[in-house]
Amino acid sequence: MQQPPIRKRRVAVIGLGYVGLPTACILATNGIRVLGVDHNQAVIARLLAGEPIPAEPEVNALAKAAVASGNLELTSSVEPADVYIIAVPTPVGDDHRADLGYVEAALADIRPLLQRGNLVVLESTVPPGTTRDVIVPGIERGGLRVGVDVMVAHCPERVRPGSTLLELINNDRIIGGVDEESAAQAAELYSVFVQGRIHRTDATTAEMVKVMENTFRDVNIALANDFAKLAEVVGIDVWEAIRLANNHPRVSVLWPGPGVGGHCIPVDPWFLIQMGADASRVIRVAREVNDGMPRYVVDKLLREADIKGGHVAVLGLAYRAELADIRESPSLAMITALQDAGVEVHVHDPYIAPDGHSTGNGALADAVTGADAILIATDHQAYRDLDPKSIAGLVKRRFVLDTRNCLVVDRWAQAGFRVVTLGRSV
Ligand code: SAJ
Repeated sequence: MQQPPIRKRRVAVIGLGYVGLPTACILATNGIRVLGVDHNQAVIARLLAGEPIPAEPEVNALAKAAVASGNLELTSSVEPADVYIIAVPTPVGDDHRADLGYVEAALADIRPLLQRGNLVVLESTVPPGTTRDVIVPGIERGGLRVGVDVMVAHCPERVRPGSTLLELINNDRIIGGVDEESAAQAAELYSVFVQGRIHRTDATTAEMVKVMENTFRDVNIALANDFAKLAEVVGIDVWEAIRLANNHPRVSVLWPGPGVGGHCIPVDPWFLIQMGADASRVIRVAREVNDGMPRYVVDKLLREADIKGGHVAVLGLAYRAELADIRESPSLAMITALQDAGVEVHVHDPYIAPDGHSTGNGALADAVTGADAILIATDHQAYRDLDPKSIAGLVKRRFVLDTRNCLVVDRWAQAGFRVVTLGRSV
């Protein structure tokens, strides 16, 4: 079906979260007429007023520019458009299955508005087969035929929190159409702002690629975590061993740590596990290994520091360095495990305001004062740079467990600390 060029079409982006908002804004600042839709009225009101919302500074600046351009309309309920991009969350439920409730709600909202010639793009990460088994029948229930009347594609986002805009523009993009025409139209849409390569495939392959990427990271990190535990048994330094192994031209082991956080990597593998227990055995075990790391670290701390009760300072609440993001952070699980063991926990994170989380209680000096042990949970630069002499007089006992291998051991030893590092035998 012949369509007007993408620049003449109105694009509705449903869900103005960490992917939907930058996508809506970057289309608008590139001259596309965009309707940004989010059920959260407070988000809409702040964006319209040019006020920042909890997003990366570059995204807030782009949102301001998009509103000022006059190309971005913002609303809390979807209106007719030519293209609909669904960018809503797909969390995993307590049963470890994907919760497609937000996707289904978005589909229900657009179904009565759909017209012949429209394009529907699913950006949310989903279990492979969702476009085929949920989106297509969901649209056809409204009477239009997919591939004949309406085009459908899955175009998964691949951005890394902290560098969203940069990656939105520069990363390669997978475009999975339910047919060639759908893929072609979606590719035209994304070529408005994507400077990386655009790879066309079918929708189910695109869904699989996205979850494979994050599952690859999860499994590789689980392997590194097993290596760390084995290194402690064998009596070597896993960090040196991994560095040496990675000299091999075909080996690239990731790094161990206190667990895997963020809203993607600990979540997406479940989308594969739910598809068949026997087909996803390695993936499932990797999830268990990574989910077991906070407990492993806490047990190690209690054992090595010989703590029963007492006070532990947890440095780092964010799941990754230089990020104010605590979603699925292993720090949260470690804090709970410490508290369950009767330990009083004081938390510090340079990126998270004291009132941003109930356990974030103030300045670093406050957190470490009187501590029986320090637990380095996140490798923020502030902790790499921390002068151990400046806190040596504040702690009760000079013990530090480094889960990220980010401290210079000699420096801390000179300040009188006993340094224990995950994956390094002591
Ligand atoms: N981690 C390790 N060891 C490593 C690497 C990471 O323990 O060697 C841990 C981190 O500490 C963190 C977690 O894994 O807790 C996840 O961190 P990450 O940097 O691998 O990934 P995210 O969740 O911050 O962002 C990812 C992106 N992946 C990468 O940049 C490698 C992005 O490409 C995905 O598209 C995005 O999630 C998403 O939306 O799925």
